Amino acid sequence: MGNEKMMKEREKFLQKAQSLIPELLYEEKTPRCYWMQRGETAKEQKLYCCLKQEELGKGDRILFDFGHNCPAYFQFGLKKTGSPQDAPAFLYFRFCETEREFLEESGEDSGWISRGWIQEEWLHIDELPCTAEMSRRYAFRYVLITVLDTSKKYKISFENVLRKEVSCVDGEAMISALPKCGDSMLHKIREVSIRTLANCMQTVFEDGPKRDRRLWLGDLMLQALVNYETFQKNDLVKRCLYLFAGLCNPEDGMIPACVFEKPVPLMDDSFLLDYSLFFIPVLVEYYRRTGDLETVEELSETAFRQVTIAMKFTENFLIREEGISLQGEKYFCFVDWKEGLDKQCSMQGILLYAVRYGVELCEILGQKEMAEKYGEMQKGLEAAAVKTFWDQKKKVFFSGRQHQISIASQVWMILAGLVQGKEAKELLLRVKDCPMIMVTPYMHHFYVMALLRAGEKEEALKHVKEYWGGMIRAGADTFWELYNPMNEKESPYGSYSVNSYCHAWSCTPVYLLKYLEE
Ligand code: RAM
Repeated sequence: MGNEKMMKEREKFLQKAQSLIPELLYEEKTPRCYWMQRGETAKEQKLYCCLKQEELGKGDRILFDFGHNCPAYFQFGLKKTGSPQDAPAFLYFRFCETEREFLEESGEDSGWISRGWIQEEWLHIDELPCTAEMSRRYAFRYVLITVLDTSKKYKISFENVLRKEVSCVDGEAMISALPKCGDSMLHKIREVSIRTLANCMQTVFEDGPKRDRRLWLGDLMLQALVNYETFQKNDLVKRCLYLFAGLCNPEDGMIPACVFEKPVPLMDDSFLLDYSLFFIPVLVEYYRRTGDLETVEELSETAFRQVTIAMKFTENFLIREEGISLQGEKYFCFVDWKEGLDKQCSMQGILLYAVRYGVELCEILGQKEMAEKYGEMQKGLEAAAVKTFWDQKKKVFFSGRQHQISIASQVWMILAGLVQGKEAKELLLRVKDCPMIMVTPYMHHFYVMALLRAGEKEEALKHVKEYWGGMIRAGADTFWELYNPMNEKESPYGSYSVNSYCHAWSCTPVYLLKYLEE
């Protein structure tokens, strides 16, 4: 497609996306309770819960607990007691999604990603009494405030503390309307799934309201599925589809892994091969739920282009016998945050998965010839997958030059339709204790889907209860970006205080349970 034509089309798609910005709903909530710590030695003391707020002076700390994690704006009133205010009140605020962020971490360590993600503020207040609203939106359950100083002559106390919760849907109303379920853990899992998604539904489907607060295509794929089973805010899916299409790379039309909304819609310069291909399943699933043919027709060329790009890039290595690693190539792929995971085999599976959806897309559009072409492509990729990645002796798929065996590789080959039923069941059993595990709820979602394809409903249900239930047992009121039950401090960023503790890709149990409980 000529560059000029693509630029015009981008413009048109972006306009459509911007016409679909949803209205945000705000709700004011007061804290459930608060805790205090006294004096300069506060760090060595435990916070204690109090019914009546005491006056606060230098070194004192107060913690407000709002009951659950939520994106919100924080407001408070502050008054003074004692002599006239002879110096500014100087306060330090930390907004935390979980207890671990203030109990165990100093707040200074953000690993290799920006410290800007740590939700903290220093505030000088010149005039008391006052009311204030913090200008940033935070994601938090707890607000921990340290009084850095008042003066020897006056003290302060808080009043009218509240948070203005924000989302484009009412998650708490949906949670309270949930029918009671005999299994209390399953009930809780549903509740937490819904809250996790609702918190991430803003003017786009965000990945996490604390971090990265933006639209990622892999995350969107799962969020959209859960949305159809819950809020059915299908125009938000449509907006996100148009945003991605309108922000494709003008050089070659590839869809970026994520996009920014502000100050104006912008594409990011990171590209992930798996994510760009997921545009096709998102579009097809959107059509399955809405029947909106007009959107599918408008966006199909963008969708097919992702396969063309991937095929060009991959023909060098996927069809060849010896594999090459995807790392260091122009495009990375994601798959999971597990360190050391070789992604080549999973990528082959994902390409096949997308091509299968491509066949369905052709059928929706009534494009017979194209459907045949995609059918052929599918067969070729299937044959190459078996030839390149199947270990006849061990009866598992391996990945990369080191012939690495991982759960992810088997999962993606099953989801690509290469192995089915009993064979799939045996394949998953063979790698059950494989050390190349999965660490994100995102990859665990695909594992459950693979178990379902293998007819292993009971095992799938057990896994949901164990894995997502494990987060709940560890105190989660929203599900996390990453959870490794064997290493609770695991972080892809080198510090778990910057992990996101409300991450949309972990909200899928409420969708999965629909199939698991049938
Ligand atoms: C992180 C985000 C996001 C994910 C990407 C690959 O930055 O957590 O959710 O899609 O990585």
